[in-house]
Amino acid sequence: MGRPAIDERPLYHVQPEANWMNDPNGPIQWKGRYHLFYQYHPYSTLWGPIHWGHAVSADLVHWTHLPIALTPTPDGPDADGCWSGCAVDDDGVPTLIYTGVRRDSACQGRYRQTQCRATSGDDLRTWQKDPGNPVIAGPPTPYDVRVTGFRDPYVWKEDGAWYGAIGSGVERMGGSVLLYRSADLRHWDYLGPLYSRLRHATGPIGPMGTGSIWECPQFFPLGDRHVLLFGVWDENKLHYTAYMTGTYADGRFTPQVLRRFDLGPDYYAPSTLRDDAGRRLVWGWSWEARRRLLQKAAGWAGMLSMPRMLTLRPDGLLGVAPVPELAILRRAHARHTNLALTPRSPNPLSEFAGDCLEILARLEPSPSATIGLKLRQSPDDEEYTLIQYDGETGRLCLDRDRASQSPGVHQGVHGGPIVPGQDGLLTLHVFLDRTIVEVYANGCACLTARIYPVREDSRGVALAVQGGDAVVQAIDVWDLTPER
Ligand code: DQQ
Repeated sequence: MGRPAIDERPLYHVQPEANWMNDPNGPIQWKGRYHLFYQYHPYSTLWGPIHWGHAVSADLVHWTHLPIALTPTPDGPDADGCWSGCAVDDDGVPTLIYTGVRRDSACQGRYRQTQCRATSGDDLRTWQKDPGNPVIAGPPTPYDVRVTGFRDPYVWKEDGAWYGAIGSGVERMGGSVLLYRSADLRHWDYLGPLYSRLRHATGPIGPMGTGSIWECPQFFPLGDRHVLLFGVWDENKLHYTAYMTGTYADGRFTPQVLRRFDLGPDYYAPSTLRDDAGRRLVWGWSWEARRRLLQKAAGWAGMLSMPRMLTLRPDGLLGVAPVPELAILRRAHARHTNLALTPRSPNPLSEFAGDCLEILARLEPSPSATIGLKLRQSPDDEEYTLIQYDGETGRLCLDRDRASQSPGVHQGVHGGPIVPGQDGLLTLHVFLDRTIVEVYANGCACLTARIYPVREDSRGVALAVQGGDAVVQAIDVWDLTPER
């Protein structure tokens, strides 16, 4: 299988020059610039002994890659990998707290997971590991035999003390998050579970498997509540990102709302930052949805999602929107307003084509109408990706069954119900960057999926309704091409 004939590398999503990346790690704004680290395997297009890659940006849109920040230390507690973690400003000292892993005979050859610390004295370019590593040597003893994982520390300061939330899980119980406290980021006391719940819980969106371990927990105040955002992982190939909003007191989190964070199949391992402007930003990892051989042929695997801005809505849900900075990518533009769309209408977007696009649509659907937006459509309709909203069920889906004629890629219809727009309209904000699609709907739902059209002419865009009519109040399409 050779290198793909058409351009597949994203133009505005963060990705290193080559090889494997997974989770975003430790986003931090330092002296005004945004720094993002990420799980990186510099020698392969497959996951392996993980390093921390490093990228920096002044505007959240253009990123420059810097030298590798963390490398496993032979014989160290991170000898087999520097897994996920966070970055904090320790009174002027940039500090990383991350999970070091080491395969250990006492752990039956599995990865022993401990928490490590590293600091930088040159504005985050190079990092020195604490000679006292690991700073947390293992899970709390009462849980020793029953804990399914112990990783991905997320650290914050509260009333003059440092607190750390660590992703974990309790056997036969499900995912959980453990809470620690420290005065100096080196000596840590275990306080108890921040939150844990039974393996299968019934949440406001119906039964939702809560997995066997929660990875990459992010815990932060937003509005008048606290948010726990986390990756749900399970041996049965269950991987998705969820959040809860609720209250936090005396070291315990009491959730009131539980939701999937991204309705798509290809978004995981969130990492957040409160920036200097007070905004809560989040990145996720978008993994490949194709066979390893195709990954290898491409020479790279994985990318980060666009930065999303989170807010708390009065109903306790998260508001999610792409950051406004992305508007500087906009180039050629088309706009239509006040279109009455019937199932027989011609495609109003027929003059537009591209593989890097932004589309913003404000629609008034009738309850019986299904609105479909096709991307990367070939002229003969053999290849296309369909984003669809069903006015009757209120579900938003992405259908990639026809997205690619390649046999080695994932297919399926993915999505779920979304809450109606506060203005009664359906607002769809879509970003296409070659093989990644991110959809934002009604300001509070998002859906990320990877697609791999193989035809060079799969660049069309189409808007259509079925089963009823819709009024398109406005639809904007922009070509997005960053200056390199
Ligand atoms: N990826 C990291 C772990 C984390 C997982 C290892 C989530 O720290 O739990 O690369 O994707």
